[in-house]
Amino acid sequence: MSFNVAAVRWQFPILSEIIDGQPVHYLDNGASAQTPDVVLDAVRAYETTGRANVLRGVHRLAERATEAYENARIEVATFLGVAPLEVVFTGGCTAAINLVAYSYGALLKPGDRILLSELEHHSNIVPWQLLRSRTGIELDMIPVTVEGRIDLDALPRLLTPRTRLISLAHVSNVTGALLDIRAVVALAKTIGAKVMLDGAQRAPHGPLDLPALGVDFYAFAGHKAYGPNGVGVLWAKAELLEAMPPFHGGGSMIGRVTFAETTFAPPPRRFEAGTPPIGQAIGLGAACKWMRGLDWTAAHAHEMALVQRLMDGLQKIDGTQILGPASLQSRYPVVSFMLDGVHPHDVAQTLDSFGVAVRAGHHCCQPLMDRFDIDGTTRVSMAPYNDNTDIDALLGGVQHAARTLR
Ligand code: ALA
Repeated sequence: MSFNVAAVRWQFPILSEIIDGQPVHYLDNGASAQTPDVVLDAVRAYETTGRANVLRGVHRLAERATEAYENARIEVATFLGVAPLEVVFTGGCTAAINLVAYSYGALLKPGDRILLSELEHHSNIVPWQLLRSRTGIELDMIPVTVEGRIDLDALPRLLTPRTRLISLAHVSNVTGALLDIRAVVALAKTIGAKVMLDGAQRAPHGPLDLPALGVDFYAFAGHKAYGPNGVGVLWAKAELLEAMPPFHGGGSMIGRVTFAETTFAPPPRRFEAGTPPIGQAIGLGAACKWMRGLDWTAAHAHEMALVQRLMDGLQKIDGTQILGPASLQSRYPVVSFMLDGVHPHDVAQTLDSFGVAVRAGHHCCQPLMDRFDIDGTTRVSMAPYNDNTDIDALLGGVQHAARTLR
């Protein structure tokens, strides 16, 4: 199966730049991916030929802006395999999870339980802790296996008749492990619990069919999925959005306002108070369309070949240890590793001197670092535009760090 990585790379202007005299080996896609020309063009078209507010004006620019914004919603919905009216634009993935924690959380009662896992990003822990302080719900936590997967064998004993929601990372931003959603959904159904996925690290790797997965809520970020910053998506089943009270109040989300009482607009507008991130949403729509145009069978095979090359190379460097599944099965192209005796920040700084961008530290997953009793890892997170030269530059940098920093 062949994948024309050069044809993908040339669509991303930053990848042909020389920055401070070095080529760009961008392997920090888990924190923020790069943006292709089609996304930049869509944002520029909005800014230069249709910039106005949405859902308010009657002039032609307002109508253009509204049409482009609603078309972006359709693009996102098509990418997720869902209905456009179930797609809410938010400020990011974190904002989407906070929306659910606040709004769906308002429907919960003291003593109701929410089940998370030990590998969750702080954005899928802290909003629930805030909800716990407000309402008296309880939190439970699924442990993580030695290879960095959510331990689904532990799930049955953690489910209780009061478990209302299970909220988990679709793909871990540290270990790259892919969740077995069907197993989670099947168990959740036995007690009538809802399932929410934090899709931040999965959405950038191709279209989804959320109804087939059987989940109830899905969140992801625009900037990790080749779109602009400052936009994200919450998808939820229509009947859930319908039942949920507003999160933020303001313009656009109302039916009728008087000082005595306000009625609210139906979803998704009920959850999009104020002026939304219009250009960003339009860019994200273009990014979703761009992703749908890619052959993901080939792209995923390409990404996983990079993972194999990376893992093989790391294993040849004395004192490296990978945190995450050793096989390519049920994993995505995020690889964390430790280099004995060298702090991950020092590894990352050495790599930067080789023109290689990675993230190092706790990756906003301190409970997972506690689980493995480590301060942090160096994390390599890949996208379809990465190639062997990126991996080889990284391996050269790690070898250098191993030689010079110990
Ligand atoms: N959540 C992003 C990451 O894992 C920022 O790097």
